[in-house]
Amino acid sequence: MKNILLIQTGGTIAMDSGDDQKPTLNASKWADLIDGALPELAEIAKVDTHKLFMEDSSDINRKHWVALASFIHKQYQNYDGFVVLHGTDTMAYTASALSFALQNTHKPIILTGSQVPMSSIRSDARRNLVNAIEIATMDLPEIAICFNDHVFRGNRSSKISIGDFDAFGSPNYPPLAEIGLHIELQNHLQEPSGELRLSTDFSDQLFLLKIYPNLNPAFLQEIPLQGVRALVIEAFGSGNFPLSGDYSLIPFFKQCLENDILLVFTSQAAYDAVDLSNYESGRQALQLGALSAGDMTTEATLTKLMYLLGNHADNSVVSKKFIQNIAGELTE
Ligand code: ASN
Repeated sequence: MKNILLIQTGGTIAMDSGDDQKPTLNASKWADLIDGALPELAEIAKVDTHKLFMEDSSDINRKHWVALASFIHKQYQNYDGFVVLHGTDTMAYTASALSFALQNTHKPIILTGSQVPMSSIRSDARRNLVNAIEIATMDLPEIAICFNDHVFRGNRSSKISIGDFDAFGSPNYPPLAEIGLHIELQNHLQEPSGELRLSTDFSDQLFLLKIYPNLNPAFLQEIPLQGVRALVIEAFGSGNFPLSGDYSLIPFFKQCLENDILLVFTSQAAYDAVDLSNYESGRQALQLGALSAGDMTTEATLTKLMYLLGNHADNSVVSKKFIQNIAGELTE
């Protein structure tokens, strides 16, 4: 029987629904909830549990990513697979960050959570947990999100629904497995090349700008550019933004370049890839030296940049590495 380590980090799956049916974190109760709710886990694997921290996932930041990656790295030889219980709100960010912090995993590292607390009758927690444990016993060398009968590569995933049990999607990469009567792993899985590598430096010297009609460029003057090394622009469609008249963003982008800030374009559209050569605004961005995030999610784009900025003081190295696939996050 496989040995699985179940790591608690918080989220709704760790919460109690109080009298008002509003989920609240309850640090002391979670292990009892799991033991009581799921005796059948023992039929799937030998499961050890560990509470690493207890956060609503909105409070997760790079310190938590480092603690989680380091803990898995430390325990790596002791287990066949890992399941991380995590809030859904930022699960895709943590999964992406882990894919850069723990490269070349030969073992499954599976994140899951729930939309409804375990203690509620109609909770999805039980099913997600059982599925995740079973997936963690399989031959899946991936950092993945297992949710509502789908298994997605972590750094290709996004939270797509607030209320639906089907809370995650992976718009630009097919699921790694679908869970039905049987679980069938697909054959487009990562192939680790070498030993597991731990990397724990994530920078926060970047800024995300979402483009919208009537975005007032005067407001952008308030951003303190001195502390920023990369600006991610979540643009329209294939990488477009206002170009003409008072709303043109070109003067701001030029200002960024004068401050040695890397310009990276991602898209508000979830499917397909950014192509800056398509329209005039994108072409002008290209001429300024902007980079395209290709078909990466915004979560992968941000966490990849945090990882690269944290590991390289020179922005020209960051740009060179950013456009290469590192952990299955980008179709080259
Ligand atoms: N607010 C919760 C969290 O992300 C949402 C959830 O887990 N369903 O921690």
